[in-house]
Amino acid sequence: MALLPILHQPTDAEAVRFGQRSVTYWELRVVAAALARQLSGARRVAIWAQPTLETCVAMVAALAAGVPAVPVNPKLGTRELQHVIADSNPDLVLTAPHVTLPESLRAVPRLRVDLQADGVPAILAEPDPESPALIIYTSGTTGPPKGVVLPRRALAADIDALAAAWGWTAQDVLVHGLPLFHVHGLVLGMLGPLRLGSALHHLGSFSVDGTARELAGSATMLFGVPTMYHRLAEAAEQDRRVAGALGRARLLISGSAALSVADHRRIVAATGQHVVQRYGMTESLITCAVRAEGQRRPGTVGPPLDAVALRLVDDHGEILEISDDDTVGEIEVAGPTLFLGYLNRPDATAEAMHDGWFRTGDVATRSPDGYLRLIGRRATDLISSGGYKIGAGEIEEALLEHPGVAEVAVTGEPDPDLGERVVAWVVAAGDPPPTAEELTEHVVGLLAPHKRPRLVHYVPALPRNEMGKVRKAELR
Ligand code: MCA
Ligand code: AMP
Repeated sequence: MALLPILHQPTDAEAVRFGQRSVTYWELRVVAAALARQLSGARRVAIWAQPTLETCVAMVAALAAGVPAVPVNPKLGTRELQHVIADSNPDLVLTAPHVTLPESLRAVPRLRVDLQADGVPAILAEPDPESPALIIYTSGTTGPPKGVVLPRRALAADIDALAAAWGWTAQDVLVHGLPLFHVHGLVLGMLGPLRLGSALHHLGSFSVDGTARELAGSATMLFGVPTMYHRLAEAAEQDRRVAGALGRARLLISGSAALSVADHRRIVAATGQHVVQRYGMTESLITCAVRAEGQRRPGTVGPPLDAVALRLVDDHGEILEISDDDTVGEIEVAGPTLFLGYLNRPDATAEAMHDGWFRTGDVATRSPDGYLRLIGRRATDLISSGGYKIGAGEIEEALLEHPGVAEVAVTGEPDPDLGERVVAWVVAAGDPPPTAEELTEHVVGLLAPHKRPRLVHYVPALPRNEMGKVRKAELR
């Protein structure tokens, strides 16, 4: 079956809506097929992934052409953008018509996405399911982000498994305001509805009001990260219209980070709805989900999807057969939803994989009926903030480039809204020392706004062990 079967038999049903602009499946097919013809021969393309209709058309065109697409966060700072472009080396960058691109992209030929197309160009032959479809950049604890190469087969298998888990059909209307350069917003949130022939109403950017408006209208499902549900819980407690809209939804689905038991309960109390959680990673796509008919237990991400093989292993790599809701093991996954490898990084791919199993680095317990409860990550240097994963090392390197920073350690500290917030512990140099605002802007300039420290502590020295490694636990 084709990755997007509906392009071969389009209907007049609404496909996607961004604000006032929307396209039917027929219209999407016409513009995407025309654009796909212009991409033929390209080895790889970058897509300037603003939350707009043009991004959606560009993505569908690249998939139709069988050309791997690299969605780029338009808010990346210079350092990260240079890395993504140098590493992925795209032949073209696709943008909406009136975008001004930053310096690091000027050398890449640009193609403007045109929503007017004449004629009805044929859809190209379906590419090999094993061929790469997307390259999505994800942060590790150290070094620059790695490009995760995802084949068409993984996207199709994951969306189908989620559709089965949630009874997700062409009759559903999905609403969300997630960014379109990560798995959550792009693969689940955009390609999901398009593969299933259902509609997506994208909010442009997340807001409580927009979410409530859509759920009071035709939307049946909501996707969001826990920070969004935290804000919705607060609003629903104050405003009966928000509570009523959330209460009407067929499914409220949360992922990318742990939804706190407290926020889960607040939403139940205000709206009567139990949020459904699911768990996954860029490399494996979504691997566990609470089923639409299943018990929605706070703090759990449900059992593995039907397509996914999942096991827990102990510190020695021995498989844990036990399911007592107590014994902790690292999650390893295998099956058709897995990535092909990291772009240009066979070393990192080899480290992450063994015998066909992917080491997630996430640790969990398993209940007798197979529900997983995420306990934490092996790597404490991976900060989870607003559903984004942020490597502490990357921010430390950026801060050390500031002349006013002699030494620095970055940690993730608990935050009621973001889950964790980025905190920098700085030994300052220079007189006067740099202000917290200066350091924040410095990070935003090199990396992306969501990686900026939300708090800067000035300390006379950093606690270190005999090896000179910072003892981060002592900072807190
Ligand atoms: C703020 N902004 C700035 C600055 N400060 N811009 C320039 N310089 C600054 N100093 C901008 C931000 O870019 C943002 O714009 C706006 O101002 C508000 O910023 P911020 O405070 O950072 O936003 P927030 O309120 O903290 O955002 C919360 C959020 C966001 C909306 C929940 O964190 C978010 O969208 N999270 C989703 C992350 C996600 O999709 N993760 C999935 C990956 P603007 O609002 O326009 O951006 S994980 C995944 O895919 C796996 C597989 C999975 O399981 O799902
Ligand atoms: P990423 O590295 O951006 O692909 O994000 C994947 C990570 O997000 C996983 O390794 C988990 O640590 C985390 N994650 C995703 N979904 C959940 C969830 N429902 N609960 C807790 N953590 C989650």
